[in-house]
Amino acid sequence: MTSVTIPGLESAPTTHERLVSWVHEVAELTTPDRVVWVDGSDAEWERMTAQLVAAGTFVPLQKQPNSYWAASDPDDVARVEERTYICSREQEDCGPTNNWMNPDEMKAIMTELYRGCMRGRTMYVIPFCMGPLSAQRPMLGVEITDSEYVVVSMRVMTRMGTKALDRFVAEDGTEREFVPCLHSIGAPLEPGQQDVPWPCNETKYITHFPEERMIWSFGSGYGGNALLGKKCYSLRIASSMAREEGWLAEHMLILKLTSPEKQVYYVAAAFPSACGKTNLAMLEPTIPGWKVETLGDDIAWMHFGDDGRLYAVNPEAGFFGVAPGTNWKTNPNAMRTIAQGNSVFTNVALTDDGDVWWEEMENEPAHATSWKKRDWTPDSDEKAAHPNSRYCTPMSQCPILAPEWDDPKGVPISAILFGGRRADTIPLVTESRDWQHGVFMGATLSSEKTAAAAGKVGEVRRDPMAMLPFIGYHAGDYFQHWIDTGKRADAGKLPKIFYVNWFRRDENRRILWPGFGENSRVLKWAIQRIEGKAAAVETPIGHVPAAEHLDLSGLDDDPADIEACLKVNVDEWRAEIPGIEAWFEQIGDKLPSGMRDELEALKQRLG
Ligand code: GTP
Ligand code: SPV
Ligand code: MN
Repeated sequence: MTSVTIPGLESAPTTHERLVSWVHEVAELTTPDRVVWVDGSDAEWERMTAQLVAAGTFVPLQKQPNSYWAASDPDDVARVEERTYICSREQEDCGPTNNWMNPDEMKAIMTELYRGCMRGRTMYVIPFCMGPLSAQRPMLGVEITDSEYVVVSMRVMTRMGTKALDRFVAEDGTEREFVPCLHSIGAPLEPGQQDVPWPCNETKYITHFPEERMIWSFGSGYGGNALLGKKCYSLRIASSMAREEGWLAEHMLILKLTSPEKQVYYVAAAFPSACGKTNLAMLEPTIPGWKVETLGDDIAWMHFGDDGRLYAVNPEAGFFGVAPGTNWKTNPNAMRTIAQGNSVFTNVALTDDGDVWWEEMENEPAHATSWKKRDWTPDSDEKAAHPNSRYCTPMSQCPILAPEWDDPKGVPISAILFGGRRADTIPLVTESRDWQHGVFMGATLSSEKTAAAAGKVGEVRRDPMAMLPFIGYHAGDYFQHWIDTGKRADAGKLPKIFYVNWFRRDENRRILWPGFGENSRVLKWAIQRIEGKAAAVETPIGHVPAAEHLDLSGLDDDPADIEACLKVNVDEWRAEIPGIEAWFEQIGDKLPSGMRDELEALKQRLG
């Protein structure tokens, strides 16, 4: 099949012809020194982590079992949205919120970047499955990468290796579809050249070909740019599949809420990157008798079940969580999850006794090595951990993991929350009037930009359904797909949509709402609204609770703060309208008329 001989290339452990021929094609283009098919075994993990330690990429932690510290190149710390492309055949299928290039043009550019790019390195072939392996239609992918860091991280984040490859050929012998995901750090090694701990390339491309359901990534080793099962497959490619096939692929956590009466509800919530999904997913309720269990912290795939309800599945198998701010008070369940070991920490600080530390964690060390590998003390001007530093840890270790997390059927969603990080205007919680109004809330969601993406932090931008960087097609078509989804079910069976904001501030920029475990009070109110058991005030923006409608028992915060974070300020909302109009202007002709109707109705109600 091939003219070159590369060790390992001919030893494919599968009969899947399309896969084998694609692997050959990539090997011929990228010319690695050897090819390794990843099996996902413990022995392989040990081999690869030892190799990463020897290369200086990983430092083994003394204080946490089977866990490692890594520091990236200082220029490779976050997703690069301006280098992320949707290469649909027609530009109008991509839309104003994405970067677009003609797929042939992009392939020509990237093929030249890929040519010989794995020289001196190993090419790994990682078969993986997003969502349960036992699904009737397993959602398969194969990532080819030249990064050991990616292999190890993919083992935490996905169901991968032999157990995934076993699903590639169906019982009747047919070859299943899979999403080919090509990744290279873009750092070939010449003979004798010394490697660096975090090889990457200044030139970066994160590219999606929706019609071919294919992903090409070059130049970065950072999470969302390099672990291609995550944002690239499970959101950008999957959202485009979902539109064609009538389901939803969303940037949402999934949690299970059990009331004191032992009633079970499942909630999905979309907040932009670094705006609280992981924390809400693992919340410890402060109100007695309520229990939260976790099913997912970042992505939800939702399909209609036979009963007409929306069922959610988390495609991932690990948490790739924001480290700073995580501590035993804010998120004890994340702390317990990582304390079990088997984790990779990237761009946090390394303490002198071989543990990890980051801003706002307990036990601040007197001295540590910062993520920039510099001496750090509490007096340092620089942060010890990068604001977008991450822990990568297996979901199975989460002490409050819901047992049904791996059920291919998914869980029926009762409520959808949209939320952002807004210092003003947006109250703590607002219930939508109906599905279309809820879609409008999602479509006009706004949030301050965080460190999860390269660029200026703090700027308010529209982030529809928290999917701005992840919609794999035209945002106007995406809103239409959400509206259509609501028409496919009985209104009574659809989840109720709420808009939340944990981040409203006073004039001194102090956050008004205590957040974290106290957010259980908002979850309780939302569920009781669904049950018809809680009151609310009808306002121009939707149904908002007054303080007395929330369970605030045991909360010793200043009642004035609670009032302030619940306030619907009509002047602030009037000032919000031009921003929404400009946003809709940007969406252009494909903006569904239903969204324009909602805007007009809102303006009317605001007077
Ligand atoms: P991605 O993994 O980037 O998608 O982020 P995420 O949405 O999962 O956000 P995460 O839960 O990791 O929270 C991001 C930051 O917000 C952390 O520093 C948290 O400590 C902080 N945070 C989360 N929830 C709350 C809250 O309820 N109130 C406040 N004040 N901060 C919060
Ligand atoms: C996010 O930025 O939304 C994340 C981290 O969850 S990443 O995988 O890098 O996209
Ligand atoms: Mn995320």
